[in-house]
Amino acid sequence: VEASIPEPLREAWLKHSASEFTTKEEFEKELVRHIETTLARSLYNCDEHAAYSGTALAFRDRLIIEWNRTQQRQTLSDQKRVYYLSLEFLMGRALDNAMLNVGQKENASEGLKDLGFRVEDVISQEHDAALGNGGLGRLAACFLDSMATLNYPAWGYGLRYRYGIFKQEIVDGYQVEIPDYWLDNNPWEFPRHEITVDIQFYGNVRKYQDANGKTANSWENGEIVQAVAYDVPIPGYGTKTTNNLRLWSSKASTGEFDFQKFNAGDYESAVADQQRAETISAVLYPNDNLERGKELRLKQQYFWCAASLHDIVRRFKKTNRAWNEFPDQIAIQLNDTHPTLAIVELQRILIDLEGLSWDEGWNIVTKTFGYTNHTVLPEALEKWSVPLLQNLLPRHLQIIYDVNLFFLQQVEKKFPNDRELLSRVSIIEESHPQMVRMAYLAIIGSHKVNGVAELHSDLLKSTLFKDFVNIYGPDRFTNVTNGVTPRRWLHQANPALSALIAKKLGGHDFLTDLTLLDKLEAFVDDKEFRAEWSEIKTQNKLRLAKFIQETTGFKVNPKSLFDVQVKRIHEYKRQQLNIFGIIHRYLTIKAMTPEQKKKVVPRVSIIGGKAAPGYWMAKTIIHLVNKVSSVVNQDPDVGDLLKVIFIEDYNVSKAEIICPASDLSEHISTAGTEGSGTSNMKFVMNGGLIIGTCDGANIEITREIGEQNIFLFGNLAEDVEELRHRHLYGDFKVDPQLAKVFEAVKGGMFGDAKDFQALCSSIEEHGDYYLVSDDFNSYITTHEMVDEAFQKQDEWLAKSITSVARMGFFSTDRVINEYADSIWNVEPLVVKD
Ligand code: 73E
Repeated sequence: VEASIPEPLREAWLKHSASEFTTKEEFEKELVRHIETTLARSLYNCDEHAAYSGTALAFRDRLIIEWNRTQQRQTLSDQKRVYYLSLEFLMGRALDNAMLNVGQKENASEGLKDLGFRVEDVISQEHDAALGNGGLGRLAACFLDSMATLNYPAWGYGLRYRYGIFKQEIVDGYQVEIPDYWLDNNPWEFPRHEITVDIQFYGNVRKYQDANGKTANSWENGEIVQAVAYDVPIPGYGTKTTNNLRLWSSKASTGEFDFQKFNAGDYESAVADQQRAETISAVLYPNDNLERGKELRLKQQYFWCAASLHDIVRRFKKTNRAWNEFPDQIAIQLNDTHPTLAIVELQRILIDLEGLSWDEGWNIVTKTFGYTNHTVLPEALEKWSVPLLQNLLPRHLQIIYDVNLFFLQQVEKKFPNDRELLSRVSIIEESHPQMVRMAYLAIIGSHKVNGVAELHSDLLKSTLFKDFVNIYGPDRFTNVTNGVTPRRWLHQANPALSALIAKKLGGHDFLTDLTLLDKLEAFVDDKEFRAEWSEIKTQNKLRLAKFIQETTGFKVNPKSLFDVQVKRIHEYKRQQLNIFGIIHRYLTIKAMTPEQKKKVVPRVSIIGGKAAPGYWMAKTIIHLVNKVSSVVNQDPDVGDLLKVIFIEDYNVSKAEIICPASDLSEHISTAGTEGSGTSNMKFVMNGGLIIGTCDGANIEITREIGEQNIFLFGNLAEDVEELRHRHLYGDFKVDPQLAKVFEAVKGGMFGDAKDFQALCSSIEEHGDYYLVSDDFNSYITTHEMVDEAFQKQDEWLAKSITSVARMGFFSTDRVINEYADSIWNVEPLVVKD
């Protein structure tokens, strides 16, 4: 790296190049300097927020030094790089993560203490970076952490939303959405005003003869919006690698056109253009597992894909390599179909702008891209209407038609005279209007397609993508089961547990090789160890109890069983099953004699999550949970035996408090509907047991930790179709215990019965699509088994320890290595000191 500085200048540059603090004193010096000069604050009125900003700036300096070196190293080494394209990066807070990853949290805590601050209070000043909805966005964030930790040359590309996922408030039991403006004083991003890309929309395609007399296409006219890069450093844990997350922000392109308008006195319309351009990156669409086909969303997708692709191509062209080496240098992973236009854009760049032939271009494209599918839910599968594309991206639509034509010719050759097949696999759905099926385009434009858990990948191959398996053969389809980063979800969220494990295993090596956790099994019967393990859970429950009291006013007994379901609210995730189960428990307790009550295991049921603003049924579920909460928590018949808590505005930083505090968590989606689920992994890693269906990664968690350590219930995926059919066409009676729950709800026990009419009738009358009734009995009897098991605390602890010991498989480090080997073909860039 040094050799890139010319000899005569080298000494001066190196002498003054920034250095990193490594002691408490050096940290304090940096902190005070930033508070005084960068923030221009007098030290006499430095509050917690200023202390946060100063600390963040001190750590940012450190990150940026390593970031610069990493980028230089990666450029010089000239290895293959990975680009991870995701519309969502649910990062949460950065400071604690930065402290731990660079290994300076101790020094920072001590330094802050000298200056009169508690590190936890300083850390909690930070606003979450919430550029995502749920699991898909959080997975992308965990991937960034693992890619940096494993020293892969890897960049993330996303959108710099001005507003992340909305803040949720509960008013009179209803969800209210508040805009999440998070960008003021964000120390973690670096604007790169010099790195811009002009992005075109609308306009028309003109055919012309090129220099060789061949017909070529030119996309002309329309409007231009400018993409500006903002870079966020991503530090690896215990490594010098600091990778880059590049987020694009939209602004009006400052061409002459605007000036003319301005000079002509058309000030208002010049400003309106400006605002229209900025609207593109203004807000994250708040839908999880749902696609609504809005034009602005399509604009976001193209804006971000085009900016990223031009950036990648620009970097490649600096190496002066031949185009056919592109896939040897670059792997691009598509996080769901949201970035599928990147496929079309690369083909357009290659054939229209760089003059390659169709086949040369397409060969490069398919070798470059990989596509990850995250869901089989039909309402989440992206389709864009042909007229919309025709208007917004006329040249891209032509290319899509050509891709489809060549693909269908290939299919026709392999399976002659199968018209049905052709219409089934066509990228264009022959509906009114015609629709472009993005998943099919993504499959055809990639060399590998993967699902996110074994069951999910099997379902993809046997249902949604079955025809494509026949056409391409099984090798194009694979599985990479999800994981989570143990740095954030064990070490950062649960420092006490991480320290106890380190004490037993002789160090923190397990954080970068999670399979080392298996050494913990040797201590399962160690009494002292069990006691320490149990004490940590208790402390974490106390912390959550305190948080609950501060935020809801409800007092909960930390000796109770903490039963948690926190995730986006969705009918397929079945929070309605949970709340109906809670009502059943409430009714049961109310019917008990005082003697019977003595035997009840006290519970705190904790539910949290956001509903998409337009998802009425999900909002109804939130409303019911809140109503049940206010009735149950004030009922003297029940007291501590049952408390129901709704956690407002569930997000990453709250998850860091909640996960370590759960005894039991719920992952109870209708079998076959959850792609993977990742919070199941976080909870088990923190010593919580889980109740769940045979769905998503629950199945592999069971395989790893053993059936005796998990509470499985409910129908299997293979039976779902027939059950649904029976609801619609057979004789169906609601489960009798569930019927009693409905009676209570309809009798007005939880407020106006009308409010919950639709929720009940979706099950009783409208086919019970998510099989709540079919699984109800199994669900409540399994909860009874949970109660029994919880009373045998020793056995419970053994289950908890054994499960953690067997969770090594679920680190995103394993996940990233699998992608690197089987999809990307990239190697780490090992850093020598
Ligand atoms: O099962 C989860 C999975 O763990 C799945 O529902 C989620 O992705 C997680 C990570 O693999 C997911 N989110 C979306 N699709 N699958 C999605 C779809 C459209 C918009 C936003 C998110």
